[in-house]
Amino acid sequence: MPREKKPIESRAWDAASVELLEKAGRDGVVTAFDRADTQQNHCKFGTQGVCCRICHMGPCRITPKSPRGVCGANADTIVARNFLREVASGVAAHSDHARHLVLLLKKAAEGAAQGYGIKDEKALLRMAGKYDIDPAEKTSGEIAATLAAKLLGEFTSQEQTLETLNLAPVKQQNIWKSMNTVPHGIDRMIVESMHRTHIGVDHDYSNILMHAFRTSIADGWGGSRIASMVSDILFGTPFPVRSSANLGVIREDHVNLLVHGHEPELSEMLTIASQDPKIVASAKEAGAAGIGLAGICCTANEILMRHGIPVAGNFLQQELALITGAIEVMVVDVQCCMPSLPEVAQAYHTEIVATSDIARTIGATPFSFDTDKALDSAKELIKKAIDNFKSRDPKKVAIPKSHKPIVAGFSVDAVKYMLGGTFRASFRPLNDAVMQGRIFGIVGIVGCNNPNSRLDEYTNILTKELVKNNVLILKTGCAAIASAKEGMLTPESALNEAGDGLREVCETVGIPPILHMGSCVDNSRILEAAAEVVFEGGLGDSIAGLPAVGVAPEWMSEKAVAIGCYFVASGVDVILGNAFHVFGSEKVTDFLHSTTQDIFGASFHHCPSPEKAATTALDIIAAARKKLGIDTQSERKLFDMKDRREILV
Ligand code: BF8
Repeated sequence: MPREKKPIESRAWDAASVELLEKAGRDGVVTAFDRADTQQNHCKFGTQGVCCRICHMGPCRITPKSPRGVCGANADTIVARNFLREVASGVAAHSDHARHLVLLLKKAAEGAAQGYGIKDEKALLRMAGKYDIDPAEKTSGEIAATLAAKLLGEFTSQEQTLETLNLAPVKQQNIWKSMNTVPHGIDRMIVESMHRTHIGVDHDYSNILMHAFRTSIADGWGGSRIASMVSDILFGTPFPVRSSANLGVIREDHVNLLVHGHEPELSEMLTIASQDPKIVASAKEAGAAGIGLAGICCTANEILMRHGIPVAGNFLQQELALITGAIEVMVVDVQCCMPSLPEVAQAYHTEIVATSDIARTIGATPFSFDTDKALDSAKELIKKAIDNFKSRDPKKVAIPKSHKPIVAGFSVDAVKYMLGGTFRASFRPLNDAVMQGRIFGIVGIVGCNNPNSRLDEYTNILTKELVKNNVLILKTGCAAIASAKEGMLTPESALNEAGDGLREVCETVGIPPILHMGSCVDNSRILEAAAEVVFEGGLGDSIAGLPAVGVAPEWMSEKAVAIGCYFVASGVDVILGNAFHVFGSEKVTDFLHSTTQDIFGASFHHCPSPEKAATTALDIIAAARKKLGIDTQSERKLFDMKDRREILV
């Protein structure tokens, strides 16, 4: 029987996506939304996590009639092993990204990377300080070289534990020590995950899961943190910047080049190259008004945060962007780039260029990106796009109008600066606003899109509900792009959307009620912010216990599993819109959704609807406020001179 097609409006929240899905139908192009239909009735063994493909005596599938695999592994072992492998893969993705950046820092320090250098000396010194590198009488190249060597040690160390863990509050560090979850080198943690899950090794589900948390800590406080910090050194620490988001940023009269993926090395160079007067002139010679550079997914977030380059869309819009018929070249690197892209591109004139040697796709043009001559490579790619402009078929072009203005670029440094200025940059006003109840709590909303639910719907409903309830929102990844498309990333949106208390704070400081903190590796910035809140004082001595929650509404990737785990291991409760594939084991389910409260002071919560997620988050925050003794809103008082003299500064 033919499957019933869902109405197009039920697939995506934003009008631009709906418009292009309709065009996809007219153009005969198949997208992830269609493929999701053909993949419905997901395998129950897979969704329950009880399918074991680890050895070749199987695959084994656990049922009440066959409760053990051939080797004797039961559902608890199998589910836990599958879970750990997901975490290890997510950690590997973030951390390999970080490794590439550290290797680039090393090259830049040696002066061997064309076009790269130390863009943010302050960020370099900040990080050097954390690694006890004495900057006296050293050039910035020498400092960077020493730092790069130390950072490479974070990946390879066999016996030393990660030095970046010192960036966490002492209470978290002590919990990790007492629970034996302090990670050694990042690579070692990932290798050990694969070893433990090999047939016949670790069979105790709780031991396996504890290693999942340990490995995830090596991501949040290790790999991802290193990626964000090194990006800041090489490309600059983000500060608020205006831009716009959604497919309407694609300009019909421009040569259009989209960057998609995660690693910022090439997209930084493309940003520079796209402004080269000679290149702009050759685009004009080809009949275009200029070069239109925009991004998809987290590469988009990287160049948005630092340069204000517009965002064309999030994960499920990557194919839709091509369906505009107006993209000359899409440059892809690693992670979240669909293998279907060349097939979609075939319906138009778009060339998909795969620039990473570890990520090739059939039908894409391979292009080895070499950091030794990065600027030349970037120019070559833009030239490709200019050359391809003449092949565009105007009859196939239809670009939705819709795009919204945004303000992004909220690194922790930027937030501190906005709260206190250059001389008194601090989280004090934020902590005070939380203690007074003007800000009820802080929620990090992160993660992906998933065609199993309507694109952006959960994220947008939840975000609006929380903002209305005076919750300050920190965002990254595709969830941030969802709010961007909804027009909620401007300070002005506080006027329309935020509760009175939050609105007052946003208006005073000049920030939006939703702070875009960057790409997925920048979830480490949310941890950094949580640590800063603790260090500032007044809200307890631990991240666990802060009136703060994490939510991954529409997550789908293994990276999201790793992120969820490091949030929980750091003491932040995490609400999931989609459930983990663990319900085939009651013990594993309980461990993740309850037992970790006793270990880390936080756990996972599965909330299938945004309404349920909002009430759960507000309840968790209310309970934390009560425990901290800040559940009754303190009276606002006008200070007289005597009061002012008593304030200690
Ligand atoms: O790393 S949020 S869909 S793009 S995995 Fe991928 Fe998910 Fe988007 Fe960025 Ni993160």
